[in-house]
Amino acid sequence: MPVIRTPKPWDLPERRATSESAYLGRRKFLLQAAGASIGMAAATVGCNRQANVRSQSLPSSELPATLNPTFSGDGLVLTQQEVAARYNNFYEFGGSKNIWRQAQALPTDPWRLEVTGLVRNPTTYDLDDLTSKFPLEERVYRFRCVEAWAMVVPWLGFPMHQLMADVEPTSDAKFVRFESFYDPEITTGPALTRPSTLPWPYQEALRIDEMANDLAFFAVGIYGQSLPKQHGAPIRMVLPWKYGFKGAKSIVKIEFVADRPATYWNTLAPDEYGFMSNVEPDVPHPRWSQAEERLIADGPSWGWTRQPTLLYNGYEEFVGHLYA
Ligand SMILES: Nc1nc2c(c(=O)[nH]1)N[C@H]1C(S)=C(S)[C@@H](COP(=O)(O)O)O[C@H]1N2
Ligand SMILES: [Mo]
Repeated sequence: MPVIRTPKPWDLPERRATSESAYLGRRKFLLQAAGASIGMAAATVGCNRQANVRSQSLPSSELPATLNPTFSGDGLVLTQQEVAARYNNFYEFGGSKNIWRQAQALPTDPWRLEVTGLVRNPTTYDLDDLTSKFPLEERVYRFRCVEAWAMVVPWLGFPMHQLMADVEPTSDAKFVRFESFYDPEITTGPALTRPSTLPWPYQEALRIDEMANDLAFFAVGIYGQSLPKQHGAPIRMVLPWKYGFKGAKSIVKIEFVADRPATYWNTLAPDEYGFMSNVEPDVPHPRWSQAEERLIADGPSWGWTRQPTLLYNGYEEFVGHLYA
Protein backbone atom coordinates (compact mmCIF):
# COMPACT_ATOMS: atom_id res chain seq x y z
CA MET A 1 0.00 0.00 0.00
CA PRO A 2 1.30 3.51 -0.69
CA VAL A 3 1.52 4.11 2.98
CA ILE A 4 3.81 6.15 5.05
CA ARG A 5 4.58 9.51 3.45
CA THR A 6 6.44 10.90 6.42
CA PRO A 7 10.22 10.91 5.85
CA LYS A 8 11.10 7.52 7.25
CA PRO A 9 13.77 5.12 6.04
CA TRP A 10 11.20 2.86 4.44
CA ASP A 11 9.57 5.65 2.47
CA LEU A 12 11.34 4.89 -0.75
CA PRO A 13 10.55 6.87 -3.91
CA GLU A 14 9.45 3.66 -5.63
CA ARG A 15 6.60 3.31 -3.20
CA ARG A 16 5.14 6.69 -4.05
CA ALA A 17 3.84 5.32 -7.32
CA THR A 18 0.12 5.21 -6.79
CA SER A 19 -1.83 2.05 -7.27
CA GLU A 20 -3.53 3.49 -10.28
CA SER A 21 -0.47 4.64 -12.19
CA ALA A 22 1.31 1.36 -11.62
CA TYR A 23 -1.74 -0.52 -12.78
CA LEU A 24 -2.33 1.52 -15.91
CA GLY A 25 1.32 1.18 -16.89
CA ARG A 26 0.96 -2.58 -16.95
CA ARG A 27 -2.33 -2.58 -18.76
CA LYS A 28 -0.88 -3.33 -22.17
CA PHE A 29 1.21 -6.20 -20.89
CA LEU A 30 -1.74 -7.70 -19.09
CA LEU A 31 -3.98 -7.54 -22.09
CA GLN A 32 -1.37 -9.39 -24.11
CA ALA A 33 -0.94 -11.96 -21.38
CA ALA A 34 -4.69 -12.51 -21.27
CA GLY A 35 -4.84 -12.85 -25.04
CA ALA A 36 -2.09 -15.44 -25.01
CA SER A 37 -3.93 -17.75 -22.67
CA ILE A 38 -5.47 -20.71 -24.39
CA GLY A 39 -8.97 -20.64 -23.21
CA MET A 40 -11.67 -19.17 -21.13
CA ALA A 41 -12.27 -20.32 -17.60
CA ALA A 42 -14.33 -23.42 -17.15
CA ALA A 43 -17.20 -22.63 -14.86
CA THR A 44 -16.70 -24.67 -11.72
CA VAL A 45 -19.48 -22.92 -9.88
CA GLY A 46 -22.64 -21.33 -11.06
CA CYS A 47 -21.54 -17.73 -11.01
CA ASN A 48 -20.43 -15.34 -13.71
CA ARG A 49 -17.02 -16.47 -14.75
CA GLN A 50 -17.03 -15.87 -18.48
CA ALA A 51 -14.81 -12.83 -18.18
CA ASN A 52 -12.09 -14.71 -16.42
CA VAL A 53 -9.18 -16.11 -18.32
CA ARG A 54 -7.24 -18.96 -16.79
CA SER A 55 -3.69 -18.19 -15.92
CA GLN A 56 -1.55 -20.56 -17.97
CA SER A 57 1.82 -19.36 -16.75
CA LEU A 58 1.53 -20.16 -13.09
CA PRO A 59 2.05 -23.50 -11.41
CA SER A 60 -1.12 -24.48 -9.61
CA SER A 61 -3.44 -27.44 -9.49
CA GLU A 62 -7.18 -27.93 -9.52
CA LEU A 63 -8.74 -28.18 -6.08
CA PRO A 64 -12.12 -29.82 -5.60
CA ALA A 65 -14.40 -27.78 -3.36
CA THR A 66 -18.11 -27.36 -2.73
CA LEU A 67 -19.66 -23.97 -3.36
CA ASN A 68 -21.07 -22.51 -0.17
CA PRO A 69 -24.54 -21.29 -1.23
CA THR A 70 -24.45 -18.39 1.25
CA PHE A 71 -21.45 -16.98 -0.62
CA SER A 72 -22.25 -18.02 -4.16
CA GLY A 73 -21.45 -14.61 -5.57
CA ASP A 74 -25.01 -13.86 -6.62
CA GLY A 75 -25.17 -10.31 -7.87
CA LEU A 76 -21.39 -9.92 -7.84
CA VAL A 77 -19.14 -9.79 -10.88
CA LEU A 78 -15.81 -11.54 -10.47
CA THR A 79 -12.57 -9.69 -10.97
CA GLN A 80 -10.62 -11.11 -13.90
CA GLN A 81 -8.38 -13.88 -12.64
CA GLU A 82 -5.33 -12.57 -14.50
CA VAL A 83 -5.76 -9.16 -12.98
CA ALA A 84 -6.11 -10.43 -9.43
CA ALA A 85 -2.95 -12.49 -9.97
CA ARG A 86 -0.94 -9.53 -11.28
CA TYR A 87 -2.03 -6.81 -8.88
CA ASN A 88 -0.84 -7.83 -5.44
CA ASN A 89 0.38 -6.49 -2.15
CA PHE A 90 3.14 -8.71 -0.77
CA TYR A 91 5.81 -6.47 0.72
CA GLU A 92 8.17 -9.31 1.42
CA PHE A 93 8.71 -9.40 -2.34
CA GLY A 94 8.70 -5.69 -3.10
CA GLY A 95 6.87 -2.44 -2.57
CA SER A 96 4.88 -2.28 -5.82
CA LYS A 97 1.83 -4.19 -7.01
CA ASN A 98 3.97 -5.93 -9.60
CA ILE A 99 5.62 -8.60 -7.46
CA TRP A 100 4.16 -11.78 -8.92
CA ARG A 101 7.44 -12.85 -10.51
CA GLN A 102 9.49 -12.19 -7.38
CA ALA A 103 6.94 -14.10 -5.30
CA GLN A 104 7.68 -17.28 -7.24
CA ALA A 105 10.80 -17.59 -5.02
CA LEU A 106 8.57 -18.47 -2.05
CA PRO A 107 9.26 -22.11 -1.08
CA THR A 108 5.91 -23.77 -0.36
CA ASP A 109 6.71 -27.48 -0.43
CA PRO A 110 7.05 -28.78 2.22
CA TRP A 111 5.02 -26.37 4.34
CA ARG A 112 4.46 -26.47 8.06
CA LEU A 113 1.83 -24.51 9.94
CA GLU A 114 2.41 -24.53 13.68
CA VAL A 115 -0.57 -23.86 15.93
CA THR A 116 0.46 -23.16 19.47
CA GLY A 117 -0.19 -21.14 22.63
CA LEU A 118 -3.33 -21.38 24.76
CA VAL A 119 -4.79 -24.51 23.16
CA ARG A 120 -5.47 -28.03 24.37
CA ASN A 121 -4.09 -29.66 21.22
CA PRO A 122 -1.06 -27.84 19.87
CA THR A 123 -0.62 -29.13 16.32
CA THR A 124 1.75 -28.72 13.42
CA TYR A 125 -0.07 -29.25 10.15
CA ASP A 126 1.41 -29.92 6.77
CA LEU A 127 -0.44 -28.91 3.66
CA ASP A 128 -2.00 -32.35 3.15
CA ASP A 129 -3.41 -32.22 6.67
CA LEU A 130 -4.94 -28.83 5.99
CA THR A 131 -6.59 -29.76 2.72
CA SER A 132 -7.77 -33.23 3.79
CA LYS A 133 -8.75 -32.68 7.42
CA PHE A 134 -11.01 -29.70 6.74
CA PRO A 135 -13.63 -30.00 3.97
CA LEU A 136 -12.85 -27.43 1.29
CA GLU A 137 -15.52 -25.01 0.23
CA GLU A 138 -15.64 -22.23 -2.32
CA ARG A 139 -16.77 -18.76 -1.31
CA VAL A 140 -17.11 -15.71 -3.49
CA TYR A 141 -16.13 -12.77 -1.31
CA ARG A 142 -15.84 -9.07 -1.84
CA PHE A 143 -12.33 -7.88 -0.96
CA ARG A 144 -11.41 -4.33 0.07
CA CYS A 145 -7.89 -2.97 0.44
CA VAL A 146 -7.35 0.02 2.75
CA GLU A 147 -5.97 1.83 -0.33
CA ALA A 148 -9.58 1.93 -1.61
CA TRP A 149 -9.30 -0.60 -4.41
CA ALA A 150 -11.58 -3.60 -4.29
CA MET A 151 -12.13 -6.91 -6.03
CA VAL A 152 -14.44 -9.92 -5.99
CA VAL A 153 -12.79 -13.35 -6.05
CA PRO A 154 -13.74 -17.00 -5.44
CA TRP A 155 -11.59 -18.39 -2.62
CA LEU A 156 -11.22 -22.08 -1.79
CA GLY A 157 -10.58 -23.06 1.79
CA PHE A 158 -12.26 -23.57 5.11
CA PRO A 159 -13.63 -21.36 7.88
CA MET A 160 -11.19 -20.64 10.71
CA HIS A 161 -13.59 -22.05 13.31
CA GLN A 162 -12.90 -25.53 11.96
CA LEU A 163 -9.24 -25.22 12.88
CA MET A 164 -10.22 -23.76 16.25
CA ALA A 165 -12.37 -26.81 16.93
CA ASP A 166 -9.39 -29.02 16.12
CA VAL A 167 -6.87 -27.32 18.44
CA GLU A 168 -9.37 -26.28 21.15
CA PRO A 169 -8.34 -22.88 22.51
CA THR A 170 -8.61 -22.62 26.30
CA SER A 171 -10.81 -20.02 27.99
CA ASP A 172 -7.69 -17.89 28.60
CA ALA A 173 -7.22 -17.37 24.86
CA LYS A 174 -8.59 -13.91 24.02
CA PHE A 175 -6.61 -13.09 20.89
CA VAL A 176 -4.88 -14.97 18.12
CA ARG A 177 -1.73 -14.02 16.30
CA PHE A 178 -0.87 -15.07 12.74
CA GLU A 179 2.67 -14.99 11.38
CA SER A 180 3.75 -14.99 7.74
CA PHE A 181 6.72 -16.73 6.19
CA TYR A 182 9.87 -14.68 6.54
CA ASP A 183 13.41 -15.47 5.44
CA PRO A 184 15.59 -12.49 4.54
CA GLU A 185 17.44 -14.68 2.05
CA ILE A 186 14.20 -15.22 0.12
CA THR A 187 11.82 -12.40 0.94
CA THR A 188 13.95 -9.80 -0.74
CA GLY A 189 11.73 -6.79 -1.25
CA PRO A 190 14.47 -4.17 -1.70
CA ALA A 191 15.37 -2.50 1.60
CA LEU A 192 11.82 -3.05 2.78
CA THR A 193 12.56 -6.41 4.30
CA ARG A 194 15.51 -5.28 6.40
CA PRO A 195 14.57 -6.21 9.92
CA SER A 196 16.43 -3.12 11.17
CA THR A 197 13.76 -0.84 9.74
CA LEU A 198 10.59 -2.91 9.57
CA PRO A 199 8.86 -5.20 12.06
CA TRP A 200 9.25 -8.47 10.16
CA PRO A 201 7.87 -11.04 10.07
CA TYR A 202 4.52 -9.76 8.82
CA GLN A 203 2.02 -10.56 11.50
CA GLU A 204 -1.63 -9.94 12.10
CA ALA A 205 -4.09 -10.68 14.88
CA LEU A 206 -7.77 -11.05 15.65
CA ARG A 207 -9.94 -11.18 18.71
CA ILE A 208 -10.96 -14.73 19.41
CA ASP A 209 -14.64 -13.99 18.69
CA GLU A 210 -13.66 -12.56 15.31
CA MET A 211 -11.75 -15.70 14.44
CA ALA A 212 -14.75 -17.80 15.48
CA ASN A 213 -17.07 -15.89 13.14
CA ASP A 214 -18.08 -17.95 10.12
CA LEU A 215 -16.80 -15.32 7.68
CA ALA A 216 -13.19 -15.67 8.87
CA PHE A 217 -11.59 -17.97 6.32
CA PHE A 218 -8.33 -19.71 5.51
CA ALA A 219 -7.83 -19.78 1.75
CA VAL A 220 -5.71 -22.48 0.13
CA GLY A 221 -6.97 -21.74 -3.36
CA ILE A 222 -8.55 -19.21 -5.67
CA TYR A 223 -10.45 -19.58 -8.98
CA GLY A 224 -10.71 -23.34 -8.59
CA GLN A 225 -6.97 -23.88 -8.17
CA SER A 226 -4.36 -23.91 -5.45
CA LEU A 227 -3.21 -20.41 -4.46
CA PRO A 228 -0.60 -18.83 -6.69
CA LYS A 229 2.38 -17.75 -4.61
CA GLN A 230 1.71 -14.05 -5.08
CA HIS A 231 -1.71 -14.52 -3.43
CA GLY A 232 -0.07 -16.00 -0.31
CA ALA A 233 0.42 -19.70 -1.00
CA PRO A 234 -0.11 -22.17 0.39
CA ILE A 235 -2.47 -20.77 3.03
CA ARG A 236 -3.55 -17.21 3.81
CA MET A 237 -6.21 -15.42 5.83
CA VAL A 238 -9.31 -13.88 4.25
CA LEU A 239 -11.40 -11.50 6.39
CA PRO A 240 -13.79 -9.87 3.96
CA TRP A 241 -15.22 -7.33 6.44
CA LYS A 242 -11.78 -5.93 7.28
CA TYR A 243 -9.20 -4.10 5.19
CA GLY A 244 -7.05 -6.44 3.15
CA PHE A 245 -3.87 -5.97 5.19
CA LYS A 246 -5.51 -7.78 8.12
CA GLY A 247 -5.36 -10.95 6.02
CA ALA A 248 -1.77 -12.17 6.32
CA LYS A 249 -0.39 -14.36 3.54
CA SER A 250 1.69 -17.54 3.63
CA ILE A 251 0.96 -18.34 7.27
CA VAL A 252 3.55 -20.39 9.15
CA LYS A 253 2.42 -19.90 12.73
CA ILE A 254 -0.78 -19.28 14.67
CA GLU A 255 -0.59 -18.51 18.36
CA PHE A 256 -3.49 -18.24 20.79
CA VAL A 257 -2.70 -15.65 23.44
CA ALA A 258 -4.23 -13.70 26.34
CA ASP A 259 -3.19 -10.17 25.37
CA ARG A 260 -3.56 -8.20 22.18
CA PRO A 261 -0.49 -8.86 20.01
CA ALA A 262 1.48 -6.25 18.12
CA THR A 263 0.77 -6.33 14.38
CA TYR A 264 2.80 -5.23 11.39
CA TRP A 265 1.10 -2.14 9.93
CA ASN A 266 -0.25 -1.06 13.28
CA THR A 267 3.30 -1.02 14.66
CA LEU A 268 4.55 1.01 11.68
CA ALA A 269 1.76 3.58 11.60
CA PRO A 270 -0.82 3.20 14.38
CA ASP A 271 -2.75 6.31 13.34
CA GLU A 272 -3.26 4.96 9.83
CA TYR A 273 -3.82 1.26 10.44
CA GLY A 274 -5.88 0.48 13.49
CA PHE A 275 -5.94 -2.91 15.12
CA MET A 276 -9.59 -3.45 14.17
CA SER A 277 -9.50 -1.98 10.68
CA ASN A 278 -13.03 -2.95 9.81
CA VAL A 279 -14.27 -1.50 6.52
CA GLU A 280 -16.17 1.63 7.53
CA PRO A 281 -17.07 4.21 4.87
CA ASP A 282 -17.55 6.97 7.45
CA VAL A 283 -14.12 6.56 8.99
CA PRO A 284 -11.60 8.15 6.64
CA HIS A 285 -7.98 7.09 6.50
CA PRO A 286 -5.97 10.13 7.72
CA ARG A 287 -4.78 10.69 4.13
CA TRP A 288 -7.83 9.75 2.04
CA SER A 289 -11.56 9.17 2.19
CA GLN A 290 -12.96 5.65 2.53
CA ALA A 291 -16.43 6.65 1.29
CA GLU A 292 -15.83 5.19 -2.17
CA GLU A 293 -13.87 2.32 -3.64
CA ARG A 294 -12.49 1.43 -7.06
CA LEU A 295 -13.45 -2.03 -8.21
CA ILE A 296 -10.73 -3.49 -10.44
CA ALA A 297 -11.36 -5.25 -13.75
CA ASP A 298 -14.94 -6.30 -13.14
CA GLY A 299 -15.62 -7.07 -16.76
CA PRO A 300 -14.05 -8.30 -19.97
CA SER A 301 -12.26 -5.00 -20.46
CA TRP A 302 -10.08 -2.95 -18.19
CA GLY A 303 -11.27 -0.23 -15.95
CA TRP A 304 -12.12 0.91 -12.51
CA THR A 305 -15.71 1.10 -11.36
CA ARG A 306 -16.21 3.65 -8.62
CA GLN A 307 -18.83 2.69 -6.11
CA PRO A 308 -19.79 3.51 -2.53
CA THR A 309 -17.98 1.61 0.21
CA LEU A 310 -20.33 -0.57 2.27
CA LEU A 311 -20.24 -0.86 6.05
CA TYR A 312 -18.19 -3.95 6.92
CA ASN A 313 -17.73 -4.31 3.18
CA GLY A 314 -21.32 -5.50 2.87
CA TYR A 315 -21.09 -8.15 5.59
CA GLU A 316 -22.89 -6.31 8.40
CA GLU A 317 -25.46 -9.07 8.83
CA PHE A 318 -22.66 -11.51 9.66
CA VAL A 319 -20.36 -9.42 11.83
CA GLY A 320 -22.31 -6.34 12.97
CA HIS A 321 -23.09 -7.92 16.33
CA LEU A 322 -19.36 -8.25 17.11
CA TYR A 323 -19.03 -4.48 17.23
CA ALA A 324 -22.41 -3.38 18.60
N1 LIG B 1 2.57 -11.47 4.47
C1 LIG B 1 1.86 -10.50 3.88
N2 LIG B 1 0.53 -10.58 3.86
C2 LIG B 1 -0.21 -9.61 3.26
C3 LIG B 1 0.42 -8.47 2.69
C4 LIG B 1 1.84 -8.42 2.74
O1 LIG B 1 2.48 -7.46 2.26
N3 LIG B 1 2.53 -9.45 3.33
N4 LIG B 1 -0.35 -7.47 2.14
C5 LIG B 1 -1.74 -7.37 2.59
C6 LIG B 1 -2.54 -6.43 1.81
S1 LIG B 1 -2.25 -4.79 2.09
C7 LIG B 1 -3.52 -6.83 0.96
S2 LIG B 1 -4.55 -5.72 0.20
C8 LIG B 1 -3.68 -8.26 0.62
C9 LIG B 1 -3.54 -8.44 -0.88
O2 LIG B 1 -3.84 -9.75 -1.25
P1 LIG B 1 -3.76 -10.18 -2.80
O3 LIG B 1 -2.43 -9.69 -3.30
O4 LIG B 1 -3.86 -11.66 -2.82
O5 LIG B 1 -4.90 -9.50 -3.50
O6 LIG B 1 -2.73 -9.10 1.28
C10 LIG B 1 -2.42 -8.73 2.61
N5 LIG B 1 -1.57 -9.74 3.22
MO1 LIG C 1 -4.12 -3.70 1.27
